[in-house]
Amino acid sequence: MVEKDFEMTKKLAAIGRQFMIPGDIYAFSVIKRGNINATFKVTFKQEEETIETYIFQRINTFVFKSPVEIMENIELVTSFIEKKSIGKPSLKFRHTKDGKNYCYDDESSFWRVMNYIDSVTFDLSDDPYIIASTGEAFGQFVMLLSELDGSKLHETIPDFHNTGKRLDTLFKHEALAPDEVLDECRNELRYIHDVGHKARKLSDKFLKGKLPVRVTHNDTKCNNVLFDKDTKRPLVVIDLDTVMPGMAMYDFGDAVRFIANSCHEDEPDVRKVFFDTSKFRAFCKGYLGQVKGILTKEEIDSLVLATFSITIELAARFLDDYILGDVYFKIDYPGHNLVRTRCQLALAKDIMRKFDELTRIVEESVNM
Ligand code: GN1
Ligand code: MG
Repeated sequence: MVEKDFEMTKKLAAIGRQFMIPGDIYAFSVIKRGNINATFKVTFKQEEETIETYIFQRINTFVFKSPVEIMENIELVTSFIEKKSIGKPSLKFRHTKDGKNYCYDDESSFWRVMNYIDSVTFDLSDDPYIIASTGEAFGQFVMLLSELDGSKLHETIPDFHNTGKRLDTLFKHEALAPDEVLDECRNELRYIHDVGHKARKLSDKFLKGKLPVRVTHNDTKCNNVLFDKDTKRPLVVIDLDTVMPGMAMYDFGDAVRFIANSCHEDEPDVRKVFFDTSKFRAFCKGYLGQVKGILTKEEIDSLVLATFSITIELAARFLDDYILGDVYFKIDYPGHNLVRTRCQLALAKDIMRKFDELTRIVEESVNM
């Protein structure tokens, strides 16, 4: 065992003790998912040789400034879902001796532990069945939580999907950035300026109280749905860190931004990037089948605009981070955030080109 693994095992064992996990730590592996937190699959062996597996997560408290509030939101949402979906696997967070669903380690890092659900995830899929099932899972999330009062949740990242504010922040940093940085991204900035008015429309309206406040997930990437290994049915929606009051349409938009992209969200060759209408159709079928009785007509009519808006919003966030020197999103190489920006903008342009066709697909899916 290398030194680093030894230290990590000791740390995970100490956290396991805080959560009163029976037995001794047996093995662990790192789960590489997401741009923010650190996730570990940890197994414990008990005296009678039984092995139990758990998920340990260290929360990035630079991004998540109020982790206790996050855990309060998660408790509310998981208990609500569990009551409504009897017989299905659900996320269960372990509690410490004093009844908390989190703990701190000796370096003041924030940890939580949940049950491990044996499953598969898909980073991207070409299979219409998997795409429709992903839509179904996120639609069901809206449906199951439609009776939970969104205002009971903490807004753990204020203005998370306030597109207008995200753009203003980018433009503020643009004004302060040195020329050599700006030279790299003038075209990208120009496009974001040009479409800013359209991209901010929905979130401005939401802020004025003119659109319904829903319980939203805010990170509806397809790899946040766990699927049964054999049947490939969706089991449960995970990664509830950003559950907050918000717009249902943005959750939809974020999901299709990711799943209907012909490429990964950081494809460097933008000529390969397009918005795949058949993937969009498959997602709509699964999603709208669940939510058409719940969302208002205005919400349904805004789904395509929301898709465009959140894609621009994310491009603006990536670009802002690039300008600031990569302080927020984990990067794999210098310029990664600029590559991500360009990919999102190529996608947004294609969404704009296909706007009418996408609107028709939504209408057809509602009437199915
Ligand atoms: C971040 O870490 P991950 O992949 O769950 C980000 C999302 C972005 C996403 C883009 C709290 O999510 O908003 O859409 O990266 N989460 C946060 O890959 O900022
Ligand atoms: Mg996430």
